Amino acid sequence: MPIDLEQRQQFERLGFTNLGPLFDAAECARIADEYDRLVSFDSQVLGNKEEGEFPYRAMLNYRSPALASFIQHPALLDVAREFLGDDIRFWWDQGINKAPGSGSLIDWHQDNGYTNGKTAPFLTFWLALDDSSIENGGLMVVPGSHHQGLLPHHYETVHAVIDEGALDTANAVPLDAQAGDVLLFSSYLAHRTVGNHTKSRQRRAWVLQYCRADQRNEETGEIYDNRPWVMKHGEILKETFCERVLNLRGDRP
Ligand SMILES: O=C(O)CCC(=O)C(=O)O
Repeated sequence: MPIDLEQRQQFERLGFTNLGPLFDAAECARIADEYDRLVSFDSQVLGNKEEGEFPYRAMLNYRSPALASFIQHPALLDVAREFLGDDIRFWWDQGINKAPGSGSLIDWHQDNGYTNGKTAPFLTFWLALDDSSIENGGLMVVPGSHHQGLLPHHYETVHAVIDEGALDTANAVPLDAQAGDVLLFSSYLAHRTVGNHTKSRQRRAWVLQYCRADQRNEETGEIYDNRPWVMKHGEILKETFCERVLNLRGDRP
């Protein structure tokens, strides 16, 4: 079983579960090497200068053959199949390193809040490359918030943020992870990450997302056919392909 009953029930009830370490130590080291090459202060940063910026980069799998091979890793796809069925596309990935002293937060949002138009929930895998807690920029989540459907969002700089008053955060909890853990979320789960107020503990995460191959933009009716197929009829594809080329600069999900 790629995911046990308790994890599955927790995911359905709360909107998240910790899948534990899906990759072995050598795989995590390979991911971290490529991640550190691509996600750095020299490539791209988010956050603001006053509170402290942090490295960020989208679509690492397009920039690194080594990382591209991981998006088809059976450990991820076997879990994805449980939720999405036999035909799966890769949606999006991003590397976010809440570096020591980068106090900028990423405020409350659902991952669907970034989507142009409206689409069904998809799956987010959040791989912790370091131990993560609220001291070093970790996650806070509102358990069960995925049951509320898509909440209204607006943009603050590049970040989609849930509108004031639309989310009750009274029951928010920290969602800690150990290096190597993979957290699985519904893309409707409301979450935020806080600033990293430590002096030396970076908090790197690689976030990978998958959707059903027939996922549609409910407003335009379009299929997301610029997202690569990774599994077809239950088989992991030898090579990914998409019907339309993804324009990394123009095509947000
Ligand atoms: O890892 C982070 O700091 C932010 C992750 C997040 O909010 C997201 O991927 O939507």
